[in-house]
Amino acid sequence: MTTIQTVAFKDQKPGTSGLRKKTRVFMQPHYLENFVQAIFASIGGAKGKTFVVGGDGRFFNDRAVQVILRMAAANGAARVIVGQGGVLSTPAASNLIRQRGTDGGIILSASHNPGGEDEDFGIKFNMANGGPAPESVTEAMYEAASNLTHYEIAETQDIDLNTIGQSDIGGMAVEVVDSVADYAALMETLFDFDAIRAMFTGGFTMRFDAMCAVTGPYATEILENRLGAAPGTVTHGTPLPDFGGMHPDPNPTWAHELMAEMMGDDAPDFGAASDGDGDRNMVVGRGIYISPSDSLAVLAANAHLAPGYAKGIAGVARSMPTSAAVDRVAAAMGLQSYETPTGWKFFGNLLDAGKVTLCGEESFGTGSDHVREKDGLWAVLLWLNILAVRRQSVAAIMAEHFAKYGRNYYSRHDFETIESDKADSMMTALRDSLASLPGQEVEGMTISAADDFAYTDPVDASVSKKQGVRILFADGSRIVLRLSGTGTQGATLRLYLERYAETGLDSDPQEALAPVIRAAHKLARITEFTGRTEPDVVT
Ligand code: G16
Repeated sequence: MTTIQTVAFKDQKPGTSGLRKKTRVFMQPHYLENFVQAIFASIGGAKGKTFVVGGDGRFFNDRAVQVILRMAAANGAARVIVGQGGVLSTPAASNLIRQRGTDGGIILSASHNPGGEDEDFGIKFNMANGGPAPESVTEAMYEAASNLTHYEIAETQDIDLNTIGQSDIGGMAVEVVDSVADYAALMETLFDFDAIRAMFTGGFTMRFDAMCAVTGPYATEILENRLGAAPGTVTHGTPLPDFGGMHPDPNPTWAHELMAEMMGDDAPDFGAASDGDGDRNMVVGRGIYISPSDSLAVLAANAHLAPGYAKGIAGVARSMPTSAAVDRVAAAMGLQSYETPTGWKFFGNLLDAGKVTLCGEESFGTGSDHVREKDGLWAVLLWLNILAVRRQSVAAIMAEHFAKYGRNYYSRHDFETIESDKADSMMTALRDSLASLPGQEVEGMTISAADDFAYTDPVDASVSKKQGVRILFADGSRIVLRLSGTGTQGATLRLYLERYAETGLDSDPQEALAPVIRAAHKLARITEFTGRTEPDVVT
């Protein structure tokens, strides 16, 4: 056991979901070690504690896990449970933290960001409830990292993480577990596997694009081995350190192979994709793309069709930029709907308090109280369970849903790698203009309110400010702007656009939203500040 003197890095500030940087930043001497020591400091030390450790298998995952194990041992941890090969999907890690009653877990992932030596890496801590550390803890991490002078590490050979079983570093137990088994068992408790299996036997076809990321083995085991989907249903199913060069972000832009197949002549009945660490999902029907906000609404309206939710749901929550489609379902069902800032960590208290059962975000995240992370495969299985019970096509389900609740046309436009000072200037100018906006007319729509979203947690009363600018119109349309907290280069401007319609339910979202898009560009002066006229990614 050694104490290493170090110099603090001043940039170790966790963002929306942990610390994300270029892989080479993490690979420089002491960088990872400093942050791991800061994690232990922020939770009152590691002595006597049990943790789960695993990551999405991207480049540097294997090295980082060995470092974390040696540091956990030197900091006095009692036990670390590791996924085989150092790999765990984020929802599987959340499940293990909860099932094994541990003190938390360290998850290595930069989620949907590309992987590789020249791409991105990330690390985050999840609490004993299985959910991402709240802001109070991530602020303590930043504080500790900013003032760090030394860290503790054991000098050992690498631990064999490929063999399931138990070993030891200086008195700390290292338990290597099957990465898939416990998660798959949990899914069997929530969904009617017999009904889904019968649907596949009856000729139902599906494509699941794992995008060479962590979900491949989970999806193959559950969809093909346990549910009887045809071999080959899962594509890009072997996880690779660089995700095979794919950008594992399940949206129409990056999951374009899946989109092309689903919009083609021989499309399967159902399609889905997942991201780097398995917490995101995109679902697609034959010839029809389902926006994440609409998917959340459909899942809320139909969750009772799956055994795990047959007793009904307690309430729903969505991040503020997510469309209000799920609010309409909640209102019709007499349920409370909560609006939180962006970041799954904000759902934790609501889930722990039993106030909500389902949560979702426009950023392709959907989940429930079965874990404390969003869960890509879970969402796919809930869709499959609903399809197996309703015996309708995805398109028919969506048409019925819109006819009943109306349609919240929705889109997100991303402007990536803008110079940070330009993006900041734009947001500052927009914030400064908010007070003068109500009453103004833009593109034939009257602004009814404009603010910078602030959230008071209904459970612990903690307050989070400056969570995104909202401009609301009298006709129910809405513009939201915020800067992403997950990027590693420059700034990414996210522009969220929404317009509610009770008729004309079949339009192209970009056409339905055209006046809202024009209004957003005028009000925020996007081109003037950033030089950008067109978004890089549209979802
Ligand atoms: C993370 C968070 C999500 C958030 C998303 C996008 O997801 O867990 O709650 O919606 O980032 O955040 P931003 O708009 O700040 O980039 P993931 O899948 O990247 O861990």
